[in-house]
Amino acid sequence: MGEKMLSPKQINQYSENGFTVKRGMISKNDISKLLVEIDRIVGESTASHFDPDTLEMEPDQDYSGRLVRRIYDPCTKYEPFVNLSENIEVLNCVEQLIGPNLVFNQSKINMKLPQIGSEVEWHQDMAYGLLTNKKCLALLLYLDDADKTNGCLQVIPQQHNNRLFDHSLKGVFQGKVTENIDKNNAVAIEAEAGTVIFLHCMTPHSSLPNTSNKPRRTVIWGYRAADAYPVNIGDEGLVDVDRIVRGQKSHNAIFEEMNLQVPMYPQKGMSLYEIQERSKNI
Ligand SMILES: O=C(O)CCC(=O)C(=O)O
Repeated sequence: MGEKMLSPKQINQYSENGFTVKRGMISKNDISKLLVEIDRIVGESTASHFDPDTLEMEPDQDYSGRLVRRIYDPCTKYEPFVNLSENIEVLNCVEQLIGPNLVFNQSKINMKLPQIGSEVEWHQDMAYGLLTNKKCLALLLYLDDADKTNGCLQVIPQQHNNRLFDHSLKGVFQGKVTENIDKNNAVAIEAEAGTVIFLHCMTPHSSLPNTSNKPRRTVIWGYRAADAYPVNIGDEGLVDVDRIVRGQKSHNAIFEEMNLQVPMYPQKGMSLYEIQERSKNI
């Protein structure tokens, strides 16, 4: 690891622009170990023979193709990546941005292999999982040097205090911003392997396909503040399943500024009767 904490300038940049960049945060030696682990996870996978719980293959390749698009949940499943997500210096930096109580959120590795690596269209992470507040961020670690030719991350600064943009068409989630947004100020974050980008959950971001001969592998993992609770939409988020008994489905969740006690259940699946009965003995 290089400098241990974020500088005041980096903290300021995050709060003003919705992202900040820490170059040289992860050493070349540590990056090599992560790459070895990726090779081990990918193993002998081919388009016709791979574990869909572990990874996703690039489309449009023949059955013997070995092009992997994404590895799922590395920071939960594989020790070197778990260690990265619990690294004390990483957590110290995240604490500087969203406070001291941190919940690990999710992770993935996007492989973006030479000449083919899939495009990621403009989106805000909050669109994929609503939270009760915006203290949530993703960290994006470049495992290879990244520039425009191999599809480095692009962000639109100063949008994190704006609203969540429309990510739907005719009421159906499209996984990308579907309204016209101003991309004139978009910034391409070109940087060396070992750079970590700290990305606010409301910052629109994207990346182009890889048109070069170099890979652009990236680990992405996230944290939320412990008081940023996920909003459980459950089946309501499926287009056709809810039982509207009058009027129309709402495609917007209205949030009010409230500070609510979260019910911490003693055990999973207890009924009201059981909880109240238990309470008599306390
Ligand atoms: O890999 C990238 O360039 C960005 C990835 C991203 O935003 C995502 O997978 O949600």
